[in-house]
Amino acid sequence: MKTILSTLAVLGLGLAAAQPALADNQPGTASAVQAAFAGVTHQHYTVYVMPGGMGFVGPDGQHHDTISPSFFVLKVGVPVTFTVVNFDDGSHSMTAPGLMNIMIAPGTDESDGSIKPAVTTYTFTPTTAGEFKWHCVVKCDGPSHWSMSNSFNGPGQDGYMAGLIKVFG
Ligand SMILES: [Cu+2]
Repeated sequence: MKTILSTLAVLGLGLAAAQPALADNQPGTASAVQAAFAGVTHQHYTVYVMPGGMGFVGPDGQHHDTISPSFFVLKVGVPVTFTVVNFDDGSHSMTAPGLMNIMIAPGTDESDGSIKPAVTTYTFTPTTAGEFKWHCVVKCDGPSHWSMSNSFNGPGQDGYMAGLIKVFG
C-alpha cells in the first residue's frame, strides 16, 4: 500500500508540475506553443459521427448520437481541415459561434438497410485565439435527445454532440 501511495504521490507531483506549462497565463507558454506548431502548415482532423446504436454510452446506460473526437487544439494562422465521416442517415453540425460552422451531410439509406456514410470536408483558418464551445444545432439523438441537452458549459453534451476547441494565439 505504501508503495502505491508513494507512486500516486509521484504521479500527482508530475501532473502538478506539467499543468502550469500548459496554461495560457504562464511564462514561456507562447514560445512553447510556437515550438509545438513549428513547421505545421496545415492541420487535419478526421471526425466520426455515430448514430445512437454506434455511439458512446451515456449516464443512462443507453447509446447516444456521438461526434468523436470532440475536443480540438488549433492555432491562429494555421489552416485546419476537418474531414467528417457521418455514419448516420441524419444531418448534424459542429457549430462554434465566432469560429466555425460545419454542416454535416447525412449518410444515404441503402436498399439492404445499411447506411452509406457521407463525407464532409471543411477548411478554415482561425483568426482569433480563445476557447470555443461547439455543439450540434440539428435536433438529433431521439427519442430522448439527451446529447442535445446542456453540459455545464452550454448546449449539447460534451463528448457527444458538443465539445471544446482551444485556439492558441
Ligand atoms: Cu447532432
